[in-house]
Amino acid sequence: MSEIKKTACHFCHMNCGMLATVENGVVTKVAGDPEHPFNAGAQCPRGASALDHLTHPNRINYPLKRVGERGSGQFKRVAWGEALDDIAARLAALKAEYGAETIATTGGTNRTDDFARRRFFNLLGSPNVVHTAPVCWIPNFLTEAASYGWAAFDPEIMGAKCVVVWGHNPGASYLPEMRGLLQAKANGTKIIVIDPVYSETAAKADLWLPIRPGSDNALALAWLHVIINEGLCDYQFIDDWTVGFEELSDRVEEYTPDWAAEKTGISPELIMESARIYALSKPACIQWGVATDQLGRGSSASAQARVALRIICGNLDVPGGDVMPGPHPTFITDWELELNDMLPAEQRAKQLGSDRFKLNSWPGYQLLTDNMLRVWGKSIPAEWFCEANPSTVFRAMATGDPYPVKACIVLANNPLVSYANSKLVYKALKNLELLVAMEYWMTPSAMLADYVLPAASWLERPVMTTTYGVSDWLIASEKAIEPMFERRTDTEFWRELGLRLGQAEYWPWETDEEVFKYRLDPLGLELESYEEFVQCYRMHFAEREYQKYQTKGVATPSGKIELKISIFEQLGYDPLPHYVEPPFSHEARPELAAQYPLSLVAGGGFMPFFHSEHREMTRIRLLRPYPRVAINPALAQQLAIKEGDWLWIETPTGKVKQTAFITAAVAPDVVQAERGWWFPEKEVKDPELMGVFESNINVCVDDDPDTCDELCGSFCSRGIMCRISKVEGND
Ligand SMILES: Nc1nc2c(c(=O)[nH]1)N[C@H]1C(S)=C(S)[C@@H](COP(=O)(O)OP(=O)(O)OC[C@H]3O[C@@H](n4cnc5c(=O)[nH]c(N)nc54)[C@H](O)[C@@H]3O)O[C@H]1N2
Ligand SMILES: Nc1nc2c(c(=O)[nH]1)N[C@H]1C(S)=C(S)[C@@H](COP(=O)(O)OP(=O)(O)OC[C@H]3O[C@@H](n4cnc5c(=O)[nH]c(N)nc54)[C@H](O)[C@@H]3O)O[C@H]1N2
Ligand code: SF4
Ligand SMILES: [Mo]
Repeated sequence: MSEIKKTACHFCHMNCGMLATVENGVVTKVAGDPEHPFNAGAQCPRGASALDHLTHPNRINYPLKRVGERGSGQFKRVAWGEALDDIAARLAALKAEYGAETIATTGGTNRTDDFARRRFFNLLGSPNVVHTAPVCWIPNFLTEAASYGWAAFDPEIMGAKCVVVWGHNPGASYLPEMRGLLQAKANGTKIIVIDPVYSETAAKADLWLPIRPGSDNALALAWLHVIINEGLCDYQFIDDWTVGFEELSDRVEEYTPDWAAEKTGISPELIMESARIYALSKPACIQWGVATDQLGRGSSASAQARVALRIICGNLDVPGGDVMPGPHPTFITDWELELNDMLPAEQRAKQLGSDRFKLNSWPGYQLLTDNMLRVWGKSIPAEWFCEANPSTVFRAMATGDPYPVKACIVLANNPLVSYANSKLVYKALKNLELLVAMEYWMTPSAMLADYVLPAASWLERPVMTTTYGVSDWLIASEKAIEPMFERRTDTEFWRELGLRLGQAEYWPWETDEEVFKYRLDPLGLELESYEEFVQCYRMHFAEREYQKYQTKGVATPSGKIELKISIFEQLGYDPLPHYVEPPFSHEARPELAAQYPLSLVAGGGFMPFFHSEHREMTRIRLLRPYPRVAINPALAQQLAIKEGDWLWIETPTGKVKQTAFITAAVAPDVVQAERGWWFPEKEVKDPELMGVFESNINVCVDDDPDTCDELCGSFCSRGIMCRISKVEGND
């Protein structure tokens, strides 16, 4: 018997629609769904390798328990029940001895049903939920939320006269979005790309601003200066809806184009010209990427300046501008499922890093939530938006300071590769009494675990996506087949663990489909089943409303759009945009400048990989067998480097090697290294851990809390002083 299942690819956040052909319980074909609005039938190389991923011989298929030394790679197969019973008993014992806060969890890119993680942790009583959130989306999102009550993360490119693509490269990171950008360009929309690299997206721009890595804050401040001094603002909107314009005007007076030219390497003329294009194109939108979240100390400050640009030019929540969706009014959102009220105040107060990085943790989250509830009736989820700080948590694991963190559940994350300061993360994970990893593969991080549990992937589970729980739409897909072998879904894992730890009354749903149906019921579609929704509707979009500040009000303490952000003031931060020197620039560390003359971009998405994933899949790996570091031809010539030579990349924090990719896409004093590298084919034991310290650029990235974003704790991976040299002999 053959049937077609409506699934969605979950290998990146685009969730392209896929049609899976299932014959006698076996998936025989996966093709792009021509009717799906996101991908219109297309598949990228990752999506096209879905079957390889499903059936790959390296996949974890059964629960594994460590039998040798931690990291020895020796595991034995055990039954799910035995694994869960033992994990639950050990968590209960640790909680009794040290308090629930001794149990942490780390997550990555949020492509799983993370309300379940937060629900479990709230009921357990631990606030120590960690994600890569501070370097992915959060400084921008939360700064916007503090200024106007939600984030305007839905730029309406199609109606815009100008799109500013800021530290973002959809040409490699969001392919369907890139298609939209190209369509807009064909319709006459002006595209400005701000990127130190001549990226796939920069190549299509009308104007490319080759900014010095890490200096975005200076450019945004100078744009504000030009726009305000030249009177290019939307004064009616400013008068009617905002507070703080005068203070803002005074503040940006000092940030002249000449000043910014020194910092950014972009000429004053080009700074002025680009600011005018943005301000005079109405409507316009700013599409930011995570490069701007990865500036370290000044990440939120740079977001503050961009937020002000969008406001004073009147682009907020207007057609063709930066649309602020707000929560979906009817379906049950992630926030509603998290049970944040169950986490007692004294446990919230113990959230690691929340005394210092207050915007992305309980102090800021509470303020934002109070305001959002007033206006929207719902808040943003705690998951991703209210987090323990990674650098603080890894230090607590490694040293016991300020209190011991003894257990960690790593789910959908590869911490040894994804967080800065990989050697510290290694020390932290090695020091744990209990480490559990729920994974597709035996990653370097999973190798250090006591239990490695087999996760079901998107062909084996239903998925409902709501963009980190903050979009006003959802897309749903069904599983093509039952999970193969003994793989289980992540939600099932949290539920089963919860049942063993006295949480039974809070986990009434036995399957993922049941939870999803419960979430959809308020839509009033009279559904018989979740599958019916997928077959008949598949997605749901709230009706689009613009300028919601007029009808709903603004979810800020003043009820106005705040150019001077009062929530920042309440938390003890500067409420106005201001300049913060990037922590590892030559200006910040002049004593090291001569030794490390270059500037490193430690990341940037690239095809065909997704972060640290897919290295074991031959079809994908053949497209990029080794890590590459981009260097300018002049630098290559100066150091006698040939294409493909192995090079050391060295920062004051560490050194790794990647192969030379000689290209004029980077300036002579800039190098761009790939992120996410480890080698599944290498030695499966400690301390080699499949080469995780050889080419993984996060060995070279520092996470010293003093260098992290003051509000959100983001580490700095852009504009790090570095040097390169040829690897000699067998080094
Ligand atoms: N230097 C530097 N560091 C960075 C970045 C950078 O640009 N430069 N980027 C940052 C960003 S934006 C992010 S989001 C993070 C990414 O950090 P991670 O999310 O850790 O990155 P991945 O490599 O995708 O790791 C996810 C792991 O979870 C597994 N997995 C994937 N999906 C699922 C699932 O649904 N369930 C389960 N149980 N497991 C799953 C995969 O096999 C993989 O091993 O890295 C950050 N780190
Ligand atoms: N192929 C692929 N796609 C992905 C991912 C992946 O790993 N691989 N990861 C997914 C995830 S979790 C995320 S968060 C997104 C991230 O995707 P994006 O938001 O596009 O962010 P990045 O890919 O980190 O970098 C975007 C651009 O920023 C530039 N850049 C680097 N440093 C600076 C700087 O200092 N200033 C400015 N202005 N620009 C700079 C880089 O050269 C790059 O072209 O991609 C998602 N999509
Ligand atoms: S862009 Fe590629 S990896 Fe991302 S969802 Fe679409 S097919 Fe999957
Ligand atoms: Mo990300």
